Amino acid sequence: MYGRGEKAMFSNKEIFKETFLEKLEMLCGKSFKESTVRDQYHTLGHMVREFISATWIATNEHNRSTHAKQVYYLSIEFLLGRMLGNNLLNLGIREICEEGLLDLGISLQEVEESESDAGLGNGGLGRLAACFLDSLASLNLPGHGYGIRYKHGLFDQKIVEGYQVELPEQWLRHGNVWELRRHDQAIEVGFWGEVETIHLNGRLDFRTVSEEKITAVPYDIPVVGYKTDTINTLRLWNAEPSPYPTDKNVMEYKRETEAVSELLYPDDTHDEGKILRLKQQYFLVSASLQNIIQQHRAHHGHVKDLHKKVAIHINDTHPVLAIPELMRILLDKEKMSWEEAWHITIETISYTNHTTLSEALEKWPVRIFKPLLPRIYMIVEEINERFCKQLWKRYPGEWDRIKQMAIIADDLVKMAHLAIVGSHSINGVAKIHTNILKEREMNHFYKFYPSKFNNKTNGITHRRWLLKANPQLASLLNEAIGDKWVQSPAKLTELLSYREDAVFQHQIAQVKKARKDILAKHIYEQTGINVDTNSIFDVQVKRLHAYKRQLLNVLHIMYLYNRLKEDSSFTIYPHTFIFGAKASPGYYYAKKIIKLINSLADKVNHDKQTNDRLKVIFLENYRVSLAEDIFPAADVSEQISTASKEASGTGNMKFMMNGAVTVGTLDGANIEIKEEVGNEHIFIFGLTSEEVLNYHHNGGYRSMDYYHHDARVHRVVDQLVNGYYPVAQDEFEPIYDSLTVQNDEYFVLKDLASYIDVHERVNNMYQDTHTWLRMSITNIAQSGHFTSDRTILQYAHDIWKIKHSEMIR
Ligand code: 26V
Repeated sequence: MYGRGEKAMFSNKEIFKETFLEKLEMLCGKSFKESTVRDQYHTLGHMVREFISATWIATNEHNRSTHAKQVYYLSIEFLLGRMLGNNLLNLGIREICEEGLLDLGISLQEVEESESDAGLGNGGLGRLAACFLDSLASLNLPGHGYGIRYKHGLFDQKIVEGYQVELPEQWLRHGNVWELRRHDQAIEVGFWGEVETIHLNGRLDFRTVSEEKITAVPYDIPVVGYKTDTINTLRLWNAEPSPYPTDKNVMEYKRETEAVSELLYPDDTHDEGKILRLKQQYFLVSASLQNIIQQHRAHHGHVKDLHKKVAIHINDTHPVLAIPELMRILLDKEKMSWEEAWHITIETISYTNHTTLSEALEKWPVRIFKPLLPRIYMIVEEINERFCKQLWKRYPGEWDRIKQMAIIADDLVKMAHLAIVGSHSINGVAKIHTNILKEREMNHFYKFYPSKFNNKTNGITHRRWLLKANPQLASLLNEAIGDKWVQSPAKLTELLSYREDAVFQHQIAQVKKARKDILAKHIYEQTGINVDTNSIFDVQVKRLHAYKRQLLNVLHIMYLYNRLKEDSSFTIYPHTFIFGAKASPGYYYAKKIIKLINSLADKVNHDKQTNDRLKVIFLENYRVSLAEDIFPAADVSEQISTASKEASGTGNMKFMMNGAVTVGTLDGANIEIKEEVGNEHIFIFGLTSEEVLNYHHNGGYRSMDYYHHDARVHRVVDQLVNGYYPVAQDEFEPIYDSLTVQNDEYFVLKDLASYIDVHERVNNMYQDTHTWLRMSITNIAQSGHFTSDRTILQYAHDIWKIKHSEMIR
């Protein structure tokens, strides 16, 4: 595969070492003796880049010469994590590196750990985009990412006296070996200005004058497929000043321009910086679309068949301006008619919805949108008018319905409506989520465009989340069923025949123990707390949000602790409850929950009376690289969102693939996990989504009933405010109020009793080692369905209509 001269460096250990030493001196300007781990990382990274460069070029040339249809995945977030280890694994050169470095007295693991996470995302949505890139390349599919090269990724989290403190993240501080700046392909993006109308040859043309231009400079990152010859590209745009005169003071212009790719938005909750966020969105979209069309034109000479050669996918509504931007280019630059441009646009664009929470649906005030993007606004208005006319024809006189469906209403531009009207495919990310979109949230649209709606249940790359994160488990699987599962994860089901095998069960238990030991070491280094690796590791890691109900988990632990303290006949198997979560900086309530978890941890971990049975750990700065140490060590996976609220979840899949058993509500992809493993291999509790949605629509829930009628509930709720915790009197009042006077929007008190019950079952079942290991093995065996390869093949086949490339090298 990699046979050429410069490829020789990873062909054997001796050549590897020689090249490594030579390059290190050249790149770092010091001798090997003086080099730091970071120098060594830098050197190895460079070698890998050199190693793949010819293949990268070949992939691009192949794509050009075959005219194969390409897909472009537009996303405001890509949560990549570390890249070295993954690239070594996918290229099949990890062992050579490990052995060669060991000879030189270097630990490859340490070298890998010196890499900063590329944390250009908030959570599930951004990590999904990263898994998709890995699957596209690994399946030899011509698919590329477009995003923003944020100077600062998601903030670093410190816990100080139990409170979250945010620090600016600095992933580029030591440079980035994986990126290639391509100034020759820079593109201008315009903001503000005025639209002029010109009558030319009987055609009404538009031109924007007095725009403020900024330059989008691409930085390309190679996306290496697993044991394939495909290296796709993730192109991240950097915002830089353009060399044109501007009315503004130069410094001010420079500052404002650079601000566009300065920061990943850590949340969408507060209003400040709204203009900047809209600028980021248009910046991403305009640079990417201009780039795609330029390339297409260069290869085909025209753009009238764009939709046959290009699919553009928008990851949530953040890049939805791709729709009017494509219209703008086709109308104003390519001089097409509206009808032709609209046909091409719809056929090119597809859209994924990732949440039904109304707070998270993007709506832009016209007063912000219109002046910033005047021509784009005109086009959106035209799209809206034409759409409303269609609605009027179909639903004459139904003003209410038309207003509800309009793209612009009440001086707001509704981005999800624009996405639905301007694309040919709208998908949800798990069956239940898609059904809720179709039957409830987007029901009017579903009735109008039934064939546009479809489901694509999320997935995760088993290469990073099993093969790389859990090599101990991967080799055990190889011993048992061979390694075919790596290429075809569905083959993991072959493990089912080992479920009752005592030897295999024992080996699975040993792997889990080894991984718990590794995590325990990390916990000790971070917190100084020794956890019992024979205890049940019960883990909830995800963004902190009220609907994800970390509070339910906390109240249950408080209940257990109360029982242990007061009832000497009450026993439990030792438990270690582990949390990891970042709260949006402006999300006051979520930050209170973090403080509560840490207050509980403080109390419990220092109580000698219960210490041997109960520990609570909050792991700070939850991120991709930390996650790779957490999932393999978990016994129990907490997926306890209020039913109907979690669109899919993907952490649930990572736990399952690593043999953790799910405690979950019937929400998101938990439902499909249950379908895969069967009722007896998952712990389901709580309200169903129908029950939750009925309460929403008909009322009838009174949280105080549960407070008054269940002494366990009463007790723990009171403990939030009665001086039980050594904090200010009103510290947890907002939490108390949310559960009581605010009637517990997320049904925490309602579900607490069934959550306590289900945990009693977990506690008993874990002690029946045979049954537990059978459950664990079943989860691993059935996890193949949740590989993102399956998801991507469904997108490729049903939505994008792209094919595997047959690379010949
Ligand atoms: C954003 C916000 C911001 C405003 C406050 C409320 C709120 C709630 C949720 C969100 C999430 C926005 C989109 C998102 O990240 N969705 C996640 O996408 C994952 C990949 O499809 C999916 O697994 C998660 O269930 C879904 O929450």
